[in-house]
Amino acid sequence: MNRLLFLTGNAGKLAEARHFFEPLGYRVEQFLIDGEVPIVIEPQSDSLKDVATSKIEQAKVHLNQSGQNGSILVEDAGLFIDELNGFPGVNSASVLKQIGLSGVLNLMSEITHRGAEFRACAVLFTGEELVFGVGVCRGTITSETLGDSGFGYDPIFSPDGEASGRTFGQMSRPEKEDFSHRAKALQSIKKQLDLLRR
Ligand code: ITT
Repeated sequence: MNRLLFLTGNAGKLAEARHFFEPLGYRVEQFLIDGEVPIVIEPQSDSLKDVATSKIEQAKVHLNQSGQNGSILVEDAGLFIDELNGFPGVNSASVLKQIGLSGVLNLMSEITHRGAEFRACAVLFTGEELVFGVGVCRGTITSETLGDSGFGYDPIFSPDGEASGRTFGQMSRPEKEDFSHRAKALQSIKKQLDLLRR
């Protein structure tokens, strides 16, 4: 079985990648060195791809130094709200920490157009090549938190195409995968890996 080391501190992202890659024959593990997630510095950039590229370059150095082997995966994602000019975007993690879901909902209390999208950029290093995958999921921001599944912004995001208006927070992991930005990004990586192996 191929070993896939996912450099992330986010247990929700790890669980989703596991669910996605394990049926394809990968053993997905959190990339740890001495029991800790190696530190990577995220550059100040508006581009998820730039952030993900910087993270994978730092992850490659950590992998070499750790003496471990396997493919490595990093991913950067964010929620981009139309009427807030893409806020919180690349700052989604720090905004969630600082103001929480209630803070985001407060910022939107007067806003009627509630369109938003999740974007993800994932990069896998096979040991030889870098494979990039991007995914976008359009949807709307609900007026209250709904559900407690998933993680992060899931309870306030309802994907387009979800007939009954449920949020990701009200979906099981496989249901979320039918829509999610992360599933699309990982699917794109999977397709490219299949081509590389031919
Ligand atoms: P890493 O260690 O992998 O960087 P992170 O939690 O910092 O984990 P990101 O910077 O990629 O992850 O994510 C930015 C924020 O967006 C973070 O607060 C996540 O919880 C949130 N987010 C990302 N994907 C999400 C998803 O599928 N559903 C809900 N929130 C999500």
